[in-house]
Amino acid sequence: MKILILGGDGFCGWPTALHLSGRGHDVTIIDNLSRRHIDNELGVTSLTPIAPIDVRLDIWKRTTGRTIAALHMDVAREYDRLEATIDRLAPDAIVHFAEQRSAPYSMKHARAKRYTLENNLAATQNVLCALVETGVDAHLVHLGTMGVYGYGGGLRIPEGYLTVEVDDSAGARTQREILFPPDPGSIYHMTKTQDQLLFYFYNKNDGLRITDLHQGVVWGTQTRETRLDERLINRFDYDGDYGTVLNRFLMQAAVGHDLTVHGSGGQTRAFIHIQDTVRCIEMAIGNAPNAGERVRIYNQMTETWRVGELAKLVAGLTGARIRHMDNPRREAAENDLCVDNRCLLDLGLEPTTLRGQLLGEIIDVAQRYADRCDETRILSTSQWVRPQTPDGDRALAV
Ligand code: NAD
Ligand code: USQ
Repeated sequence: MKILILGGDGFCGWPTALHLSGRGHDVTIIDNLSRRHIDNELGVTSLTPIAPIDVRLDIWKRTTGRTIAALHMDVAREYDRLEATIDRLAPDAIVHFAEQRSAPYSMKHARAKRYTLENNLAATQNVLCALVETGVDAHLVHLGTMGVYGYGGGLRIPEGYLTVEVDDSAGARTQREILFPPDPGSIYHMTKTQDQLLFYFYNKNDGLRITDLHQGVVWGTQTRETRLDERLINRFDYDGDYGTVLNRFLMQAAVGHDLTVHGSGGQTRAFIHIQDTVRCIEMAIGNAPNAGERVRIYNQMTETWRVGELAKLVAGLTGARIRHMDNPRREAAENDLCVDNRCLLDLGLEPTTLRGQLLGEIIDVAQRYADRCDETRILSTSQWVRPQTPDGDRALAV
């Protein structure tokens, strides 16, 4: 298949590009390298030394003999180029990762809030609009988030749709399937709830074939293909804005830092290993919706964990100490989370679990690059609610 990967230089996009190319697909990456620029803006780097994109692609070709093409393009701001590229390549599938994905960054200050919303919604709208204008019948596979549902509220979370019973115009009870009511917890998560509505509309109005993968927190760093050469290594975010919880705990243990549990640690979240991410995307591509079918939504996660239990697991493996911090986020102090993930299991997903040897591999990677860690950047400083100054004004965000 001819596959276009938007955001193919990122944490999920890069290993996905390699995996699909390794499987014989004809892969083209589009990325504006904004994620690397945000690292520069924040003054942090990936714990692992990620090679420039042209080096990455050259090493992949030398290692496997396979070519991945890459275009530097801003999907949110270069609509005409995007439309022309989709028209020229006529891909069978487009995988859309090209969004600002950090919740803490999206809550950092007004500029980051506005950037996240404008970037993410414009990127999604541009891809959809370009598909309609070119008439290219590509299957769009989008990376959404479990966070669109709001983590539970005691319900079993279905795969995207909820059956509700309402009165019809004649007063009789009738059933309808609606998108699960969105309940975002950050500006970033809100953009994903709005993406869903764009998909709903373009599917209904233009018949676009779309799969939205509501993914949990991704952990791990390496996949089969990124292990082939050190210069293919995937990024490993550890800083307080982009590092996600389990990878942070593993890295913190590796460098001798206390494990930073926000609040009581009673928050339950869904998780998936990066190797399963790339497999799920391959499965979604191989099972495209038929013409006229509504948007498919899969919950792309394999297990749920309380943050505090994760910290105990890592502490038990490594001897690290656990530190409960004031929670910088506005989120439920604790929640139960029960998620239906039957669709991907039925397609053949065999979950990688946290109990495997992979936790040790991640600690090894973190130890190998521990000298690249700037410990002053570990704590999360992005506040969901601006602190008040003594005279009642909102403090200025920096
Ligand atoms: P990432 O930031 O590492 O990768 C995103 C890539 O998209 C980056 O390379 C960035 O430069 C690029 N990009 C952003 N805006 C762009 C634009 N306007 N034009 C072109 N390129 C652009 O993030 P990731 O962790 O790989 O996440 C990928 C997708 O998966 C995101 O949409 C995210 O919401 C979703 N997701 C990630 C996780 C996770 O734990 N990492 C979990 C659930 C869902
Ligand atoms: N947390 C800690 N300590 C830390 C870091 C985080 O206790 O050092 C807590 C947070 O307060 C939160 C939970 O861990 O309760 C998860 O935080 P996270 O940073 O690992 O994940 P999150 O902000 O939710 O975002 C990540 C990705 C995002 C994706 C989302 C999937 O960055 O792109 O959409 O996971 S989900 O969480 O299922 O919505």
